[in-house]
Amino acid sequence: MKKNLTQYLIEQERQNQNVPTELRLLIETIARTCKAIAQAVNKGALGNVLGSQDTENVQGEIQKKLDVISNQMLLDANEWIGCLAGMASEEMELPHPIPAHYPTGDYLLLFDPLDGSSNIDVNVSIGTIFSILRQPENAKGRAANEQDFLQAGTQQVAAGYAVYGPQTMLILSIGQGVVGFTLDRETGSWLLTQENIRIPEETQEFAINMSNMRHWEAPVKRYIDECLAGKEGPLGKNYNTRWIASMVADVHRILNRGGIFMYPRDHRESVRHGKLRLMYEANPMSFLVEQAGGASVDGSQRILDLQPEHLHQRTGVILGSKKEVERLQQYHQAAN
Ligand code: AHM
Ligand code: MG
Repeated sequence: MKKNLTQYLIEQERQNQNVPTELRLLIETIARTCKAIAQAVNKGALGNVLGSQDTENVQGEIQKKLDVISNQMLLDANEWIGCLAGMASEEMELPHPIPAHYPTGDYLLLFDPLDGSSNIDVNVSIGTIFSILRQPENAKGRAANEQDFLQAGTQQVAAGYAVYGPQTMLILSIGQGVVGFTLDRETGSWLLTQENIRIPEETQEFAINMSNMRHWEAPVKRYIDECLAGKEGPLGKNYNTRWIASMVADVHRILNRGGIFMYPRDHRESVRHGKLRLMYEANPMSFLVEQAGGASVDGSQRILDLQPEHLHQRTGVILGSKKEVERLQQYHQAAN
């Protein structure tokens, strides 16, 4: 019989003492909320959840109805459980304090409640990304402020995502490799279906939004030119390309069959520091990718080592199969 999420977490605590009860409750609550988000996503037009709101988020992006609904679901489900000192999200300018009438705990939760928003209305895979940190020692016992969240990705105690695709899956790392659970809709359980996800070191598949080519920096242009040159070029193999425009779905493919995903910073003013957000997109995904044997850099530097300066900071992202990422990292270092 397949293990469910709770069994997996309890066994991890028994073996490695790395999932104290508070952390287990937090992960279970996130997973339960992802189930509810999956329900809302599935209903689509029948649940009146498609389309946009009339509101913008802090990044100046028009919010989709499902962005707002899933953000609220995660806040409501997690604020009362007593495990958190605060939460932060792509959809909120400032951290969400735990209401005074609820107990608090030692963890910080960050999330992108619904990643891949441009795909919601066209029925393409989307997901929820989350990152869990500890409240810094010197801040314990008080409500978390923005500064408390600004920890390097190496400090994450757990990270993961749910992907709402043909199957609804939860991919999780608590720092002991990466595991995958599939939602059994008949029993409502997350069942362990992938025990030790590993990314192949080499690949012949790349993911990048090619329409931005004219804006790229030289190292990215060089690498993609080499990929496109195929077997006759310097890389000596033919490459295939995929771009879903949902980071969750692109990373999910890479975790399963390898590849390199790039959303590099480029020459456009709005993408000068990258498009994706460090704290709740790049960091959790980099944690998963490294835990699966891959690599993740912003160009020349390891993403998990970056010291965040703002909650909504952006970064270039190049992640996936180790040898390919390292090659592109070297091109960046050589250009510096
Ligand atoms: P979102 O968090 O507003 O959905 O934006 C992030 C998404 C990523 O999932 C995806 O990789 C990227 O934006 C796609 O961007 P583009 O439409 O420029 O290709
Ligand atoms: Mg996103």
